[in-house]
Amino acid sequence: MFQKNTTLGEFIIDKQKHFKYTTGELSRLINSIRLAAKVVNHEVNKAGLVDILGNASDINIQGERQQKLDVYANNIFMQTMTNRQIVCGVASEEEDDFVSIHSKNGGDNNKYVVLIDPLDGSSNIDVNVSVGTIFSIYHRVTPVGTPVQLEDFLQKGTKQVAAGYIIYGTSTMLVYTTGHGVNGFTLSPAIGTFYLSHPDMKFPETGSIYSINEGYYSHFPQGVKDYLKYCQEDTEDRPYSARYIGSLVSDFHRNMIKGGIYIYPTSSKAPKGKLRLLYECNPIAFLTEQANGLATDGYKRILEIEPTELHQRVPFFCGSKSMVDKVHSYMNQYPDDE
Ligand code: P6P
Repeated sequence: MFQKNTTLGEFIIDKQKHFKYTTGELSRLINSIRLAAKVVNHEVNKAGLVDILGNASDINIQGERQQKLDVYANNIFMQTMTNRQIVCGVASEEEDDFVSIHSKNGGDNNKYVVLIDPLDGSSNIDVNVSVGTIFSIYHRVTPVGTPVQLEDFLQKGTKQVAAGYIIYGTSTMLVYTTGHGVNGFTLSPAIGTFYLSHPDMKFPETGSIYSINEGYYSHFPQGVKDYLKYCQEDTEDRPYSARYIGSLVSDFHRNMIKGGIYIYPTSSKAPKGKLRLLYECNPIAFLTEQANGLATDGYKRILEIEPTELHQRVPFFCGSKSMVDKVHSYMNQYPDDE
């Protein structure tokens, strides 16, 4: 067990020994994400002061108006990955297609690809509510030295090498896993260093918080409606508390620490759900399972879903094991809703 106040840099180097024959590429990649996070954090923290509020001119592939900070964060992460020549390709929520990153010495000799939501929950920026970056890292499946292909990105979540998020909240934290548990690092603004503040993070087995946008209640599957009724019953351990920030990273981070469940189900407005499989649900699901929680589409593990499209959406149920099991018991009463 690491001592608190270990720096992220020291931690990455020490964890490197978990990877046989490591070339240090993954360490350099996580270090580059750390650098980009500091740069984005600097801008997020002064968003109210400079002309990066309000809507950029573009509409992204999601059909959402791009907030200027979305575009800025995307550019920072893209530039960092490109300039440091550590990955052969990046897929981003803000980019219609994946971006190939050709190494300077010809061909694409890097073995990792990154999928990223550079600033999730960005509609909260103008009202000073916390937002986050989510990232997912895979080994490429096509031969090293050839241009990266779509199949390098359309991999099941079980194949992830690493995943994590940065939460730009009351403090800025980087939380990640390489498949050996989940660890959280808090940025010291005075020094600009991330320190280990939350070693070996684990979901409590149960909790009393549920996170869902109940505005869409009338459109939810019956199993979700039944579960919400269960949450709101007046019993010895209920009603639970409803806590929904509208920022996945923030709701997830709180629920992982306190215990809870986050649900974004199908609805008439989002017939396949709203959250994107590859750069929101898979990385959060990897962290969840590493922290002894459960992450499903209401029926099966998120990490087992075979991707078919870069920006595909899935229903998302994620959190404390007993709470996800309970909502499943309701969902399984309506298999036709699957
Ligand atoms: P709604 C932000 O756009 C996001 O992807 C998640 O961060 C958040 O939990 C969800 O969508 C909010 O969606 O429909 O409730 O506004």
